[in-house]
Amino acid sequence: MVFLVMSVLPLAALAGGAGGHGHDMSEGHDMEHMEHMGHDKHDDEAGRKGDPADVQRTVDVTMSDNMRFSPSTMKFKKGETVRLVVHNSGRIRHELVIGTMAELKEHAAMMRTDPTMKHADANMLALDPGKKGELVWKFDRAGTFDYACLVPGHLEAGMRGEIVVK
Ligand SMILES: [Cu+2]
Repeated sequence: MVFLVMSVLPLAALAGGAGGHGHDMSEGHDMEHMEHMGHDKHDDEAGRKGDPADVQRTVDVTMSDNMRFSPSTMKFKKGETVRLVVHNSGRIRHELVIGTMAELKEHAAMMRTDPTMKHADANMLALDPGKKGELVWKFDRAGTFDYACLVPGHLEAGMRGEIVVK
């Protein structure tokens, strides 16, 4: 009985999927999808500003003049609130900005256009040489995200890392 149910369900799903390729139906689906994506653009896809009272994990991150973050990969659980204690061990200014690579590249392009632009947001931390700072972030969506230094030229030189949220 169980086997029967298990084997029938995927077939039903397949049949539904094939039906969905009809012209009208797939168009409707695409429209819905695009509206959804458009709406999401206004949120931070990688999560949101975290409440320091909810911090479940603290991670030390070092930024150095060799254009690298240490660590360069982080793994979190979906819903986890994390405190990143960031230290700029270099002699020049660095930043840690969390986002999707598309968001980060867009932001980096803006920074190149106007290098004097002062930017500050919950998803980023800019530190002068030798300084330490903290960023509290809630990873409320599963996915693979990125962090990068958006001081002009740094991301391009490889100053980036990857965050996996499961
Ligand atoms: Cu940098």
